Amino acid sequence: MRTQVVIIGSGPSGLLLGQLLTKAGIDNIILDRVSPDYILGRVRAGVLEEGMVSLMDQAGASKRLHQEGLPHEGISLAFDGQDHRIDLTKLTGKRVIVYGQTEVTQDLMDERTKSGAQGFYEAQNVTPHDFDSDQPYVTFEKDGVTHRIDCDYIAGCDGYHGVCRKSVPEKSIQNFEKIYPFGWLGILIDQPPVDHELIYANHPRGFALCSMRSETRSRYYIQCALDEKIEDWSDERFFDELRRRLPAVHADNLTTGASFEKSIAPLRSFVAEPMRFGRMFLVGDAAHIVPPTGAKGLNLAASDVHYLFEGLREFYAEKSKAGVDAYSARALARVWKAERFSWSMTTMLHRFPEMGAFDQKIQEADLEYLVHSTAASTALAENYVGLTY
Ligand code: FAS
Ligand code: PHB
Repeated sequence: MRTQVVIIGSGPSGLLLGQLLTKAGIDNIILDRVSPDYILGRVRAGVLEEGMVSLMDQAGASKRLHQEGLPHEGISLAFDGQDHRIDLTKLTGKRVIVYGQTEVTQDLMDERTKSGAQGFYEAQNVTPHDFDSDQPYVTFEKDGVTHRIDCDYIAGCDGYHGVCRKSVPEKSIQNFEKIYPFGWLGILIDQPPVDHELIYANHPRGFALCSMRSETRSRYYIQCALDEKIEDWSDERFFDELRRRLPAVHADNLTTGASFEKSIAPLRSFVAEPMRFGRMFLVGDAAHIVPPTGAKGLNLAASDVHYLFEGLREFYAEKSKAGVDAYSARALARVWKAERFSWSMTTMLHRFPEMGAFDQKIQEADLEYLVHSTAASTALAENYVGLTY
């Protein structure tokens, strides 16, 4: 087989890139090692920046997003028994859209199916080859048959645990990583959310987040120790702990229900540099991970896709390599700003093991200053709604 771009990974990065390339007439094949249902079963992000929404428009995959997505013009920061609204739209003129990553992925999969573009799911031993030459290719096994796809470029959209970053010689890549000493225990219930906007809560017992997927489906998280086991957390225990971490006005209004998804996610900050190796690019979680506190993971994947797509479009339309040559530096400039923001939100809102009473008071003073300072609130707001591409 031969194509122009092989995309390894059929998550949001791979599907969005594939759809943009297909609409631009650039031939591409997507490979994933699991099934579409497995990908759709992973509950992840919930907040989209306007840049991501625009890319979904450009990809022709935003009809349901505009119908069902919830525009949000503010978030609340809760601490010391009170919550304080940050008016994102008043401070930045922008807003975010609450729409689950599962729905984004489904919409992109539907459009790819309609386009007839080629892809292989449950492809085993996907391996990028000769990406440091002008004749890269990818091999994989499917139903016991080994296939080879010759291509011009390889897009490594295969997430943190993927094969592409690991295929780069150690001497050619530099990894930056910070592991946080806690995780997030998340739950999904089909009950109305406790408030119409997201609530990020700092509490001496630990961080909590009240989010949603729709007006009838709530997503809640509480900070937990890394050695916690899901089986030790009944729904009742989860909601009791969540109530303890919220201001009374919300704890008293919480509508609980039976969970249909419950999971623990570890938190890390990670960046691999550079994001380009000859004819192979790293995109999205394959290149970087942020703690979800700033709602940046999925949105960073989107800006990577934007930079890479523009570079590939320029290469095929104008035979110029300027865009692909600039990809890594352009993407990393935005990645590191989002890494900083996600780290700062995580540091400001979570309970760290070494913290004492003084440290808790400093966090609360930090938050008290932020919510009463237009300058500080604007800085948070412009990072939360998303910095320009
Ligand atoms: P993905 O990991 O989504 O997709 C990679 C794809 O590559 C997968 O389908 C995988 O099967 C495939 N793949 C991997 N190795 C392969 C191989 N060897 N061969 C073939 N295919 C291979 N972000 C937020 O903004 N907000 C959140 O609240 C949030 N919560 C998260 C919770 C969890 C538990 C996790 C893990 C992430 C969370 N994220 C969140 C970040 C997440 O949404 C990512 O940013 C997003 O999935 C990035 O998309 P991709 O880069 O496509 O990577
Ligand atoms: C979510 O709804 O899953 C979500 C929202 C905002 C975050 C993290 C997760 O910062």
